[in-house]
Amino acid sequence: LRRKPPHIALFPSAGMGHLTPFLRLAAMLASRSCTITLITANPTVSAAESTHISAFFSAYPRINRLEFETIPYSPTNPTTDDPFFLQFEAINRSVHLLRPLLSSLSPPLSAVVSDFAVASSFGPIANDLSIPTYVVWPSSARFLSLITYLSLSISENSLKFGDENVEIPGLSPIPVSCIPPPVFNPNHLFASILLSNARFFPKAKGLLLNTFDRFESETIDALNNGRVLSCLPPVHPIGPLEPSELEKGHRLPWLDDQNVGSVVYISFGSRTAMSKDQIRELGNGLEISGCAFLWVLKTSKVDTDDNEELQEVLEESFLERTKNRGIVVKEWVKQEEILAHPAIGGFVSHCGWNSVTEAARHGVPVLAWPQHGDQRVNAEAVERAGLGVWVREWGWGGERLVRGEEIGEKVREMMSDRELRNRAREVGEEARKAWELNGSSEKVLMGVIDGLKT
Ligand code: BUP
Repeated sequence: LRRKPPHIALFPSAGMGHLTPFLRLAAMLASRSCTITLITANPTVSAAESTHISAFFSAYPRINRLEFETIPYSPTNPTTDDPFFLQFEAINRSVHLLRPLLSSLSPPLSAVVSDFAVASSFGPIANDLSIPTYVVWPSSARFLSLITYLSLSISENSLKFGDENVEIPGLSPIPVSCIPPPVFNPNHLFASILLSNARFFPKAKGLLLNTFDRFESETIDALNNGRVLSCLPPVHPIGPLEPSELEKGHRLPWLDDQNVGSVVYISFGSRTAMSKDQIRELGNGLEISGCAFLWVLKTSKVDTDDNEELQEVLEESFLERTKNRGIVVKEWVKQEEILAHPAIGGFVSHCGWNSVTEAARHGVPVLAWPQHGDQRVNAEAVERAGLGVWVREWGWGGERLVRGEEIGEKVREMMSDRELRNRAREVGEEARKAWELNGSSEKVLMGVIDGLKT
């Protein structure tokens, strides 16, 4: 007897770092015969989100769209001015509007997949309607362990923040200095988003992670055998998620003219803007490194505020001196395609988790420079997997001005480290195997889909 493929509604929250894994997962599930509804909240914070959403529905006409308007949220005494965090909260305060829409979808939903940042508001609505909820955790398994442990177990274990390490059963110790500083302030919106959403996890049917067995095996095992916390649902490693059609077909002819493995790629993700001074030091560093470079430069957190010309940020003389050796772009690039290019030999990255998994997929060595949030814990995961190195002395983004000489030296070291390059290549090989027939991630994803067939 053939069972019917499931109908799954996916609900991303705000920011490209959250939207990207959802678009990929939606495309991957649709190509495995699932009926997919993608829920999109209006308005979006960044222009990148709205253009990607529109392009996605044009590229995948069989994926249904369920759009809803969020109720504007502007607190009188905000603990953060980060528009992405405020948007998480706006969505959280608006999701009740989705209840009637969810129950009227046809065919009836087999499951919903919620972004973690809205899990504690959206998950209970789906569960009330007897629809199982999966949660996408858009970060490392290691950061998941840390946050669930802090959120669900801290009072029992009474961790003191003066301690040097967080000791989580089954995991190597996590230095307290890796915890994002806002987490220490219980009133901070970031802390409450992280910790309160994690409290929903025990009621989820499963957690979907953009990681793979061989990349974070120790942590995934500790999570799945109940050592981290016995109340967590199964953790499903289904990464590295494959790029959707939107991410393909971009060419930078300049890259084609460069030698194999000779170019360092620099990007700090979609929502990190360094100070002007740090940007100039980074430019000096790239020049000092002597390496060819492709640098995606952002000067504001939200792309619509980014209206400075390159010449206003970097000196004309820098651009002139490096014009034959490097490219600086301010536009959105197709990062997956760049990392896949044979000319790329290293990646200076903030260690946003999507970027990490993309580097892993293509076996590109990483020089980690975590800026905020989950990125230090992710940088640890990168090092532990053998994909890269992290210069701890550089601190959180903005903590100190890192001089060009230091940057240049570390970039040169990474680009000439053959051992690192070989280890990173092996990680890429493991990532490829995860998606072969019977590969670890393919099996896990098919298991989730099979479990939802009726
Ligand atoms: Br910028 C930029 N092109 O020009 P992360 C980013 N990306 O494809 P973040 C591009 O956006 P969070 C660009 O490949 C990755 O998939 C990149 O996500 C893509 O970092 C995504 O790496 C960025 O997780 O998000 O943006 O800081 O804070 O949520 O980790």
